[in-house]
Amino acid sequence: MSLQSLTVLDHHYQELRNDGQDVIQGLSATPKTLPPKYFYDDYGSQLFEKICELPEYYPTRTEASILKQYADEIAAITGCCELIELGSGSSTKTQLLLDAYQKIADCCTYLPIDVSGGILKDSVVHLQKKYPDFSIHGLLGTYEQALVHLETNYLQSRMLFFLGSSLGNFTPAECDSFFNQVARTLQPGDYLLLGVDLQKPKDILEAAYNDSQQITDAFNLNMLSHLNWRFHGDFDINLFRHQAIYNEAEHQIEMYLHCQKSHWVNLKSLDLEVFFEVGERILTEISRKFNLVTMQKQLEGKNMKTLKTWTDDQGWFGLILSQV
Ligand code: AVI
Repeated sequence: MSLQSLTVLDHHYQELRNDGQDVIQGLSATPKTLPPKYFYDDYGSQLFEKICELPEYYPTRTEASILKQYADEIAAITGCCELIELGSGSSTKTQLLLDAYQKIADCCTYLPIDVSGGILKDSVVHLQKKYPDFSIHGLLGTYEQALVHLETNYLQSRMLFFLGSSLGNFTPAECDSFFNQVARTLQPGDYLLLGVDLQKPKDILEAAYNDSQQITDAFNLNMLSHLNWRFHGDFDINLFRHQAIYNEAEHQIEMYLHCQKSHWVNLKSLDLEVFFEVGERILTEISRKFNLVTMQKQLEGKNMKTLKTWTDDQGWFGLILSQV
C-alpha cells in the first residue's frame, strides 16, 4: 500500500511527536502519573495484541463473542453508514462488524483511527485486500485529534464505535469531555456503539491485569522504553516493577510502575530531571469498570438515546448502541 491511502493527520501527528508537556506535568506531580497513550508505540501495540489473547484477559474475547452473535442485528438497525472506529488497533474484532455490513451493502466506508502508525498501516493493508469493495482509510492520531478532524469533515451518516472498553482508561472528567466531543462529530440520527467492561469480582479483574506470562508487566514497563526513545531518556526498566490492583471503591483497576531503588532519571529532550524514591509509584493507567444502567443514563445526558444493549451470559461485558 502506498502511504497516500493512509490518511495521515500530518499536522497533528507532528504535534503528537513533539509533545512532552503531559510527561513533564505527570512526572512533576505528586503522586507521579503518565498518560496511558504512551503505552502504544509499535512494540507496545504488539504487546497489547498479545494481552488480548491471554487466558486471564477476558474483555477482548467476551466482547468478540457478543459481536459475533449480534453484528448482523447491529448492521440491520443502523443500515449502511460511514463506520468510524476510535482506537482500532489491529481491527481484528471489527471484521465481525465489517462482515455484517458487507451483507447489507455493496460498498461501505470504514475509517480506523489509531495512535500507532505501524499497526494501523498493517491493518489497513490487510482490510483493503479482504474487503476490496469497501473504502478504507486510516487516520493516525489521538482520539481528540481525530474527533476534531471528523467534526469538519462530515460526508454521510455515521456510526462511531469505541470498543474494547477503552473508555475505561479515561477519568470521569475526560470521559465527560470525550462524550461532548463525540456528540459534536455526530448529526441527529447518527449512532454510537460503545463497548464497556462491567463491574465484577476483584479476583477476576486482578488476574486479568497480572497475567501469569507477565505480558502485562512488559506492556507497562515498555512505557518507560517508549519515553526513552521518544524523549532521549535514561529510564532503567530494571529499577521498576509492574503492579495492578483493583480499587473497589472507585471500581477501577490501577496500574503502577513501582520504583525499586532511589535514583534520578533524565529526559534530555524535555530538559527534565526527575528523582524517584524507593517505594514510589507512577500511576500509568486506570481501567474503570462500569454499570450498564449508569452508563446509559450518562449517554442520555449527552443526548444519546440507547436503542439496544447486549451482554454475554456472565454479564461481564456490555455493548451499547445509542443514537443521537
Ligand atoms: C486498552 N484498554 C481498554 C486496556 C484495558 O483493559 O484497560 C489496556 C490494558 N491495560 C492492561 N491490560 C490492558
